[in-house]
Amino acid sequence: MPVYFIADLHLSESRPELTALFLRFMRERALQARAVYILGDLFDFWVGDDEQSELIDAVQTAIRAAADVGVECFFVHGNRDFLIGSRFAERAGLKLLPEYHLLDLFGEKTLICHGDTLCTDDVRYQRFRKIVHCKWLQGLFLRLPLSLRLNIARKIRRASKSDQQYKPSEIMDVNPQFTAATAAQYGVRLLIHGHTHRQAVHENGGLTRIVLGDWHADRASVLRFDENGFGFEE
Ligand code: LP5
Ligand code: MN
Repeated sequence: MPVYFIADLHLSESRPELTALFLRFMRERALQARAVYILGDLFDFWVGDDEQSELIDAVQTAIRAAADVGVECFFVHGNRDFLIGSRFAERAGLKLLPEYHLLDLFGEKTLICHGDTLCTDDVRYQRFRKIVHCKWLQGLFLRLPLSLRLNIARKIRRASKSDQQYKPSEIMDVNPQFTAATAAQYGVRLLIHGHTHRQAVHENGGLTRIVLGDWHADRASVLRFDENGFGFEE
């Protein structure tokens, strides 16, 4: 039975075709899988588990349906949905994983993460990340009215988009030395992450680094592993 990895779907009401693609993936391929790992940025942004919508309901139900028939469904937080909490996870039957997680993938010790923490050259982002990951600030934010939280999130998205215009594309990729050191620290020769949207398989100094792609209206980016190896599917 295969194991699937996906990331960076950025589901939102404004892109119903992406939601349709994800629901189809969950109903078809995921149901045949041993496990599905969602490596962050499932949603365009997440401001708290108290938000409810048809989209959230549909996503939750689809994951739950797979979990209920024994497909293990895991979630690593992304930089947009780091506020997904245990309430949503329980409703969806998702198991929340830490920032870095080790797993045994058909006999290969493998490290998975969203990927944003590897982009250490993006100093402005790392500074921003440190602030929004403060537990006390998150606690305060989550106590604000939902409409205000949504407004703040939209403002941050706008600021992030405009800031990125001035960032050279290299600094928005992983830092090779930091990434190699992280893989060495965890003792792995296989690393899987998303975030940069640069789908690829990199082989370097004994490390295989598989980068998941983001999802488009007509094209998913699904990494499939089974006993015969791995490959990307749309
Ligand atoms: O997401 P992506 O790939 O487009 O860009 C990321 C980095 N940007 C982000 C921000 C997210 O897109 C939006 C997050 C919404 C979270 C909602 C909840 C908020 C909770 C707060 C809890 C306390 O992650 C981008 C990287 C890029 O990846 C590539 O790695 O470059 O980083 C930035 O653009 C950060 C900017 O450089 C600096 C921060 C600008 C934010 C300014 C805040 C203004 C606040 C206004 C509030 C009233
Ligand atoms: Mn991301």
